[in-house]
Amino acid sequence: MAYKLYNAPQSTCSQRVRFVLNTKNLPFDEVKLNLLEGDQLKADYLKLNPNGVVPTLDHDGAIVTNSTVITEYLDEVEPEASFTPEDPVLRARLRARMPFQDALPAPAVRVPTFNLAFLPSFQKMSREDFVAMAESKPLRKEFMLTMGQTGFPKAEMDAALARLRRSYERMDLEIAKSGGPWLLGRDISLADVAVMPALVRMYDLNFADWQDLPRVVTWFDNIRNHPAFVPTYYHGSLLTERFPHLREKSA
Ligand SMILES: N[C@@H](CCC(=O)N[C@@H](CS)C(=O)NCC(=O)O)C(=O)O
Repeated sequence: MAYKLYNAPQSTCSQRVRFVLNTKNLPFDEVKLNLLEGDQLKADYLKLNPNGVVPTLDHDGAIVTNSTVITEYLDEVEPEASFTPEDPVLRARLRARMPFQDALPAPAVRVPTFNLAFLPSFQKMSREDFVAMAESKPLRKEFMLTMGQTGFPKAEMDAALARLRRSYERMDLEIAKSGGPWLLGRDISLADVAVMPALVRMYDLNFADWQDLPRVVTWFDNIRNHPAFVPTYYHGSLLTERFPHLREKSA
């Protein structure tokens, strides 16, 4: 059984998958794509993932895309160290929680990420090159064109931060309801894995706006102390490690 993961070190969606593979101690070949150089838009990769995004998992020739789907797939084919509760009620809660992550925190985190980390690279491009790059993105064309080479306006940034804040508040309520320490209770689940990269990203960008929510503070400490965390966040996975200009800001 061989796993090959096409991903990017700093990609939040990729980090979900690496965390699950590492928890299950599954060896995998890691193909690192350079997203700023457009590796995800090359013809060979688009054959695997027509959305032109990472991650993509190749499991002995079976191609699985979308980070949520990949983590669910891995939990089905490798049930050891399961991230899916046995109890049908908890399973239902998990299934309800997963679309929430992809609707609220996951897209919201892209706004500060692009404005703070990636914008300087886009600003170095000519207008023509930037538009051509944006137009070549099957999934993110409009997002890129809205950001443009001046970045998202303050109102958009504030709205993204507000959506993230609502996500932390929701986590706090869910931990209170489940009894914690994880979102669904005693055991870590795919719901925790799905939201993890958003909080790690915001912490790295020095926007950890959950310090008044002690249950979320404890949750964050717990996930950072999980044995899969360090191998998942190897050097270069945090934006401050990759983009020196961010280190100056967050110091
Ligand atoms: N819903 C997809 C989203 C994948 C996605 O947006 N990946 C980002 C990195 S986290 C990407 O590849 N971006 C490249 C681009 O925008 O060109 C998933 O969870 O797999």
